[in-house]
Amino acid sequence: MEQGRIINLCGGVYKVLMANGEIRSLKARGKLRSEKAYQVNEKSISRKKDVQYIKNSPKVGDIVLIDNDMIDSYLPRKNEMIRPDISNVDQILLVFAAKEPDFSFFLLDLFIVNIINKKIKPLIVISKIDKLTSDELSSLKNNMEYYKKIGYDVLFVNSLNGDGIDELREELKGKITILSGQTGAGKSTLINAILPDFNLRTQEISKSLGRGKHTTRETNLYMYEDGFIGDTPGFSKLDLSSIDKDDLKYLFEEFKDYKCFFKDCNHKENIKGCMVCDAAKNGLILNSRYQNYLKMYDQKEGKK
Ligand SMILES: Nc1nc2c(ncn2[C@@H]2O[C@H](COP(=O)(O)OP(=O)(O)OP(=O)(O)O)[C@@H](O)[C@H]2O)c(=O)[nH]1
Ligand SMILES: [Mg+2]
Ligand SMILES: [Zn+2]
Repeated sequence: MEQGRIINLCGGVYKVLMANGEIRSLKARGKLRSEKAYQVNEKSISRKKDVQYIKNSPKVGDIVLIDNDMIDSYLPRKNEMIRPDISNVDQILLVFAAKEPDFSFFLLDLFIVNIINKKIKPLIVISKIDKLTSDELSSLKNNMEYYKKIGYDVLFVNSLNGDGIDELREELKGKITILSGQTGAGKSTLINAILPDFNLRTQEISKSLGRGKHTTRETNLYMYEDGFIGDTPGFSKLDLSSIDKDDLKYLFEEFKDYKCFFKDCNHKENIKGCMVCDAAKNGLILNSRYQNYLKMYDQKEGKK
């Protein structure tokens, strides 16, 4: 059977990239659309009468086998996500605008926590640096040093004139990379800068409404060298719904550098012996990170 990679799904039709570069539009066999199941798992489940069906459809990112002009099956996935609906992702670029929308450390930490929770490491890209004065930019760069110190790569780009894009290109070779970040952060524009032959529709931020016009609505993978870049919707708004409050502390990865004396401590109370609280108090942990941790924890608690 022939093999290809799904790069787009729209209205039940898959676009599959073949080894020879050809792109074919194909449907999936019925057996792949729904499967009888009595077991509840993470996959999306729809109830039909009393039988539960697990949707077992191929998704963007899958390597599929093709038989008689139909997708017959997909190869085992390295990983998979539901929102956005994509598989086999190697890395996530976390795109944050330096301005418009305003830079928020809370949102940055919220996105990082969600990405770490998917067991993928984020690469932070700060876009629209041309919108800052040089003083504002150096202050932001200073603040981002902390994120570098705790192990995240941080790049600064201007997607309109190409500043910082070459450095970013190096990080994409041979991988499936998808972009995440608030709506209007500049994800589609960044892909256009990386792939100049492309012309993705990007949204014009209307200042009066603050609402976008051409928000990305489908997941697409674009070829880059021997890798892919994905523009996805549904990855611009994240919350804490998929995270357990007692797991939050593990998602702030630098906390583990400070050995807390208490078992099961959530490092919230400023008690003697909680070394994480101590580190926060002494400025070893960036104050905004610790405050954002507390805020997320409280938000989770408030929901219960
Ligand atoms: N000045 C400046 N403007 C930029 C830059 N990158 C993007 N923009 C502008 O920001 C606006 C939003 O960009 P998009 O690329 O559509 O944002 P997006 O992240 O794809 O948004 P969604 O698809 O809604 O998630 C557009 O008007 C872009 O022209 C940049 O580096 N500098
Ligand atoms: Mg977009
Ligand atoms: Zn503690």
